[in-house]
Amino acid sequence: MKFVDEAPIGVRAGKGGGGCLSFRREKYIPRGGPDGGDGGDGGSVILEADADLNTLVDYRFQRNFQAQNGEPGKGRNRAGRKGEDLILKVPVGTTVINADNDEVLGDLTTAGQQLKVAQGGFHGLGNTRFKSSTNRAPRQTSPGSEGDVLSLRLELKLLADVGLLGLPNAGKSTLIRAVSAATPKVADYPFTTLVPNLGVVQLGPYRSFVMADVPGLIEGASSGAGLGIRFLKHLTRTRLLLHLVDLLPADGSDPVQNTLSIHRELDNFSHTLARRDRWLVLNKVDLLSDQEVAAIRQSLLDALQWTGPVYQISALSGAGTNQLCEDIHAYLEHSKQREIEDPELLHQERAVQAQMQLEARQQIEKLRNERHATQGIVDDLNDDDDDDDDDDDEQMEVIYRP
Ligand SMILES: Nc1nc2c(ncn2[C@@H]2O[C@H](COP(=O)(O)OP(=O)(O)OP(=O)(O)O)[C@@H](O)[C@H]2O)c(=O)[nH]1
Ligand SMILES: [Mg+2]
Repeated sequence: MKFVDEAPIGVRAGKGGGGCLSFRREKYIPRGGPDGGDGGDGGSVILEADADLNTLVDYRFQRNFQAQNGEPGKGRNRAGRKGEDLILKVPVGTTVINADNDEVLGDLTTAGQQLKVAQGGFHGLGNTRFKSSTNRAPRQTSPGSEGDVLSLRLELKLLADVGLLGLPNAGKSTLIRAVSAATPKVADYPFTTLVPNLGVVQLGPYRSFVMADVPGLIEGASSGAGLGIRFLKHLTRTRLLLHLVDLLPADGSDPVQNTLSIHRELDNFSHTLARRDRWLVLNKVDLLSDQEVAAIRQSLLDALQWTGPVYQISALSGAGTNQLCEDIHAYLEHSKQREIEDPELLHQERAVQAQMQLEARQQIEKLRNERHATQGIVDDLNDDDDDDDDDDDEQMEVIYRP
């Protein structure tokens, strides 16, 4: 299954059926009067969030959708049949945007949630409706109105509580393998992960959260380098970011400079996202002595003027990962609890998420326009060929541990 997180589609609601012009014609009943029935309403187009879907891949093949037209009215005062609504299933986490004016029409965040995107046309009236004391044989009817026609952009953002951020090879996939049942590929070359992966971290009964592994960011990503920033938007729904720092990069680069460059890329992408709660997670401690780890840690904290939480782990051996996951869970519970107690916080959170998504869209749009500098991301965004469907790397996994 290919991971597709953007899809442009066109929708057209059904036209209302026209009213009927007809007169009652029966033996022995002269001038039977008007009996033209009304048409039926056109069907609407409705999007529905479906928990069983996790990509927008279906919308790559068929892009235009039309709901049924209403049937015209008939004689003997029979109304036309209403057009069926067209229900399009999309994954939970899909944002629906009007492509013509960039207006966000809605966000489908819970399974079963529906959003009517195109209203069906209203039915036309049959000539019976125009009967009056002065006009007993009206020849007037009205046509049905047209249904709404819209160009939409569907955008899927994974629903995860925590997002992993870091350079390629930092060990993001290794960490998600260590703490969840997800099994993304791990290898000692950059860009092993090409699409986001989700893992459910289960700490005990009813104690779990979802972690998203987002493909590696590199210096210049916000101007299109590497995989660019196209996957960063998936972090806009997470509550907490974990910035994974490779303490001993295989290419000999400096962990401090690497960390600073990720900060810059994130900030270029979205100021608001860059100001979200973020924890530093120093990975691969198994490769260094305690003193070496302490030295790098200190220079990192100085360079970043970091005052937030810092963890030291080995994703490979699992050392430190339990404590990290327990703390993440406590953090998430705490923020949920506060929002329950003070609904104003929940509103603020929604506003911040909307702001991040807006900034993300603007940044991606900006890159689209600066084509010359961003061939990579433009290709990515317009990538329509489907030649790598069987590739393991393209799989998205959502695995729940029993
Ligand atoms: N020694 C050691 N090696 C690690 C640790 N974590 C990850 N690695 C190794 O680092 C390499 C990269 O790990 P990945 O998990 O694929 O890194 P990633 O961040 O997902 O990389 P991309 O998918 O390319 O963005 C692999 O060879 C891992 O075995 C660790 O804690 N200790
Ligand atoms: Mg990876």
